[in-house]
Amino acid sequence: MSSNLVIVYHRQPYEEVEVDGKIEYRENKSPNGIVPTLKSFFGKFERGAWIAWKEAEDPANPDFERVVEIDDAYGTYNVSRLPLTREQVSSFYHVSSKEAFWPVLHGFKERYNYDPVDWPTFREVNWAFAEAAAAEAAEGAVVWIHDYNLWLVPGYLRRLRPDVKISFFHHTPFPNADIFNVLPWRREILQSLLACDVVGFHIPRYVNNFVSAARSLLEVETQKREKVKPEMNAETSALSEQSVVTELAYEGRTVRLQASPVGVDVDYIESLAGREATARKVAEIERELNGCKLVLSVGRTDYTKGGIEQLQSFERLLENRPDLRGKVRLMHVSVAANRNMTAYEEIQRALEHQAGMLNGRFGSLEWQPVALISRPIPFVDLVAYYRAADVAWITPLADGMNLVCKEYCAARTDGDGVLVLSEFAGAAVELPSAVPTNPFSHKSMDGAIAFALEMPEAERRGRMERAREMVRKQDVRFWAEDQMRAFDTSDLPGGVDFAAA
Ligand code: GDG
Repeated sequence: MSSNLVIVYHRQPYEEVEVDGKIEYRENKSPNGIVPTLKSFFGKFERGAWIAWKEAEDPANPDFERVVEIDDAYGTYNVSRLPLTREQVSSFYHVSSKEAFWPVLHGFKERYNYDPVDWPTFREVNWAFAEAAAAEAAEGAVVWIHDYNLWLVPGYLRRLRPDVKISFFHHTPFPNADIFNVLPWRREILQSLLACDVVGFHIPRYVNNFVSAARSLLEVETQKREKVKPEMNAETSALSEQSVVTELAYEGRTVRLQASPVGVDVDYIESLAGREATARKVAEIERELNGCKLVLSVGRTDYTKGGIEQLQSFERLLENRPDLRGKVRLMHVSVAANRNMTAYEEIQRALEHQAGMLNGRFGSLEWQPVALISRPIPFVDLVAYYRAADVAWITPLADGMNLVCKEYCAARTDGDGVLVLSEFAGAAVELPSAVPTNPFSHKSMDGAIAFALEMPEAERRGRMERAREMVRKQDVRFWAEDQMRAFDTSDLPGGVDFAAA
């Protein structure tokens, strides 16, 4: 019970490497910088702890230390690893979270798969996370919980430790009551979230949707509503809102609702973009392109990411514009994060089928219109592709935020490049200078990519400059500090101050 800040995030905050039979904990440099930014807060709060899970054959007797003390550039902090069996991980994470909750959160009600959900295991694992957080938290500590696979942790933790301040952040969209209420456990989930002091979402739309779900089932009262800030309200976006609820009252408690878009580590990405090795890689890519324009699409293999719709649009482009054949290539990077899950295997096969058909129809020995890449590319190389791409084509059907579009802008220190962005990515409300596209409309998809490929240089540069300003301003640090600003400074242990932006 000694940490003033406890982060509860299912991923471990480092890589575990075995060197000469000894375990070493190394910095896991994620490109979006979420993990390092969270760890950097440990310094502000004096002492921190991180709660994650690790697979164990026998959880009662794990073959690893449950709690390790890490001493690195971020200070000294405990990492508490919950030993979970393979079955528990599969049940709580792959099945309940990914197969049942993920589609509902993204508005795909028809993909909701009720039968395999093992709710008792979901509860049991969430309870274990709550107990581990309660064991680490000092009196009055802030406990910051991440994402929907830990939905029940706030409610359990409030029971175990009424003294702590609880904040919860959703990395996905949050749907309105018509969709959310498909989940049979909707009341229990909402009651748990309402046990928080702060509930965070990327954008105002998700906040208002959460309020709609809460009002449909529980006696909540709106205490405060504010006008949405202009930097979160691009007029072109299908996800924009005019006002947002910022405070709810429930069972005598106040719950703050905070919309803060997750950003990227701009300095880090710019430093990679500026390396000589990156310039060499860009030159190599350009040689391979042999005068063709490059359209780049990057994302996890997931039906929410709109990969099929994009490949179909590219096929129509080549069909309707014979002049573009042999002049443009699409590099479609789609990497499976969750192997052995039927829904993802299906989408992978569908992508391969679509790309194969397209190449068969239009390709030749010298020119393949689509390069479908299914293996992960090292991030330094990805930055080189961002630099070489004339267009980044990001077309999710639904996406909480989408960091790829921000990474693309961050990498374009040369000020060139066009971003085509789905109106249904949370990032669209922040990036009005991107070319908007509606992935549900053929006309919009086909028009946007053709427009982007022909955009004159002055317009490209003007739009990119505005996008880069926003990506820099609302970076990953801004996100994390903004979530903390939802607390009154006097509520934070030791009066930690996150000055207004
Ligand atoms: C969730 C929400 C929200 C992709 N391919 C490669 C690669 N990536 C990296 C990208 C980027 C990350 O994966 C994908 O980030 P997204 O934000 O697009 O998507 P999710 O994973 O779905 O994340 C999302 C996010 O949480 C944060 O709150 O934005 O809406 O769904 O960083 O660079 N990285 C490397 N090689 C690849 O081939 N190295």
